[in-house]
Amino acid sequence: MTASHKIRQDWTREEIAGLFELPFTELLFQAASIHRENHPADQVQLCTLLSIKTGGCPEDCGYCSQSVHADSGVKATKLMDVRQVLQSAAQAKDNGSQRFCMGAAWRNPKDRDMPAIVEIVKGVASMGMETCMTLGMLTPKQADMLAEAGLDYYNHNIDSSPEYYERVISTRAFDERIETLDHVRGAGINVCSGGIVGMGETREDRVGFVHTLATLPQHPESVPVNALVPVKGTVLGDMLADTPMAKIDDIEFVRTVAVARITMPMSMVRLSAGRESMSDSTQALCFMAGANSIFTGDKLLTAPNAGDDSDAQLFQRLGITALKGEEPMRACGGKAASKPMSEMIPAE
Ligand code: SAM
Ligand code: DTB
Ligand code: SF4
Repeated sequence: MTASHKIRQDWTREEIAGLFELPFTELLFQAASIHRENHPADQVQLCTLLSIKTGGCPEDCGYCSQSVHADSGVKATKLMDVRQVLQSAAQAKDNGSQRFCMGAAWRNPKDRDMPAIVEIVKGVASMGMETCMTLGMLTPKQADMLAEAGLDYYNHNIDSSPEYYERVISTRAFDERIETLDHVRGAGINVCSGGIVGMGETREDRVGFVHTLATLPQHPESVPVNALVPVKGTVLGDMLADTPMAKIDDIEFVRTVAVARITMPMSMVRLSAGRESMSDSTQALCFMAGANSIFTGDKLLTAPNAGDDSDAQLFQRLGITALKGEEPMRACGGKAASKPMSEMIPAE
């Protein structure tokens, strides 16, 4: 198969499995070629994550420290004060982040939460930062409210293949995830959807995971690929501890990033959770394979993260700089396009 940057929604599972099976160097070459046709290959976007409502979540996601079903020691908090959130966003901007992502440990936001959420979105957007929220399931009306407030992205992960999903979460169905993504898309908000690798799933599940995203009516503009952070007291953290599956094989992780890049050429592919336990070399391979965004700062939502200093050192070692311009799919009006980036961004 030859490298192509044409946007396709008709990927078959067999084709995606075939990409996973390519010799590693060939897979990386194809992914890197497609990456540089559509994105600046030496730039990675810096994002900051903030948990605006932590813990006490009624859902039973087997990976999550914030579920009431987990015994992780994470304390439940109320929704943060709007001013506090805006202070954190301002600090993130000062530290060089272009994008501010806010997460709440909810099954879904209650209507009474929406005025504060809207105020937060407006406040962060007015600082000139890209905004992303992840609040659980949304009704079409809530999605419209977020769109009107100016939210750039809504994150709602499909997390794994449809088949593996139900082994990890029992309190909601895979189709409900897709329904919320439809509501987000319908409201005109950019879609951020990805998942977690290393939950004990098979290669076939990773194929099904990428296949689901790459065959949505429109590719998500943003695809976070998380490596499971195994947390003690969660079902998966405890189940995988001390087993050979406790950490995903680095090469298989890079393969997943590369396949996401090849199948969704224009999307931002975000190297999300799990970097703390990844070597610089593995992260470098992920950037080579097309990952072009990271969460910086010393905390994700509840889990520790690499931290600004270590990221600055990593970028220096690799000759990578923070993304300055707009993301490709936003630069062309949020629509999946088959134009290479060089044709969309006017030369200086
Ligand atoms: N409650 C909302 C939801 O589930 O959609 C938003 C917050 S939730 C924490 C956002 C995402 O974080 C999850 O979909 C999952 O992909 C990721 N995540 C949570 N715990 C993780 C872990 N231990 N390791 C890696 N990713 C994790
Ligand atoms: C995503 O896919 N990864 C981020 C963001 N979206 C919200 C969350 C990672 C959470 C890691 C575990 C924790 O901090 O509790
Ligand atoms: Fe709740 Fe989200 Fe954690 Fe699931 S991933 S338990 S929905 S906070």
